[in-house]
Amino acid sequence: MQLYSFFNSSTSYRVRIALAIKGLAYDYQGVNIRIGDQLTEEHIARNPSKGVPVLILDDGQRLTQSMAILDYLERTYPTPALLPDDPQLRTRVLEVANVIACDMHAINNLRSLGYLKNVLDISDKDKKVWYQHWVNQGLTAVETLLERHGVGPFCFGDQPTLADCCLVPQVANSIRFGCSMSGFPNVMAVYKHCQQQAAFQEAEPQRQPDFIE
Ligand SMILES: N[C@@H](CCC(=O)N[C@@H](CS)C(=O)NCC(=O)O)C(=O)O
Repeated sequence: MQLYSFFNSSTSYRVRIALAIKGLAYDYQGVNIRIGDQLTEEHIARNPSKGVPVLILDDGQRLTQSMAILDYLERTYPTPALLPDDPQLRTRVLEVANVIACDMHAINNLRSLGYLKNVLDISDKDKKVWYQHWVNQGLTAVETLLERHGVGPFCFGDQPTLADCCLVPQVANSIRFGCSMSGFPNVMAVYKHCQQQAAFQEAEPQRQPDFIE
């Protein structure tokens, strides 16, 4: 398999964590989304949504959309499982994953922030206010879900799930953008626990071949 990824893309990071947890080998292909490599014809042929990640299977099939890729990995390589069998617990895991993947990521993505700045002429200061507002809203929901249903030390017990795969990259990016994490003790406890695990470490931005300071 080949993974088209950018080192600090949170959607790529989700997939890297799942690949590492499942022990799957892949060739890493860096796509520098800071300089527009995702907008080349070659990359759009891989992913019409003009972004990363893209997982290329050994038969050449191109899989896009991180949550769809995670679903493929879960179906194809079910052990270790990242989604519990129990329907209620499975929904709890997906609730947290979806707050991050649906409610938070899209509005704070590079292209959304770029549109605010370059088309709507929003200042860097206001762009940061926007970013931090949506992080605060989203992580407040995640914190509440963990408070109500979380078990620890991962989001939902002693094994990582898709919730952890989504939480860690989101927290890493939020810290990078200077968001205060003080109101999210459950989120931060899970984050710190995950950071100590080998699979999560393997997927960290600074360990990727395309990492740049
Ligand atoms: N919903 C998509 C989002 C993919 C996405 O937007 N990825 C970001 C990086 S985290 C990207 O490539 N952004 C490029 C851009 O905004 O131009 C997914 O989950 O895969």
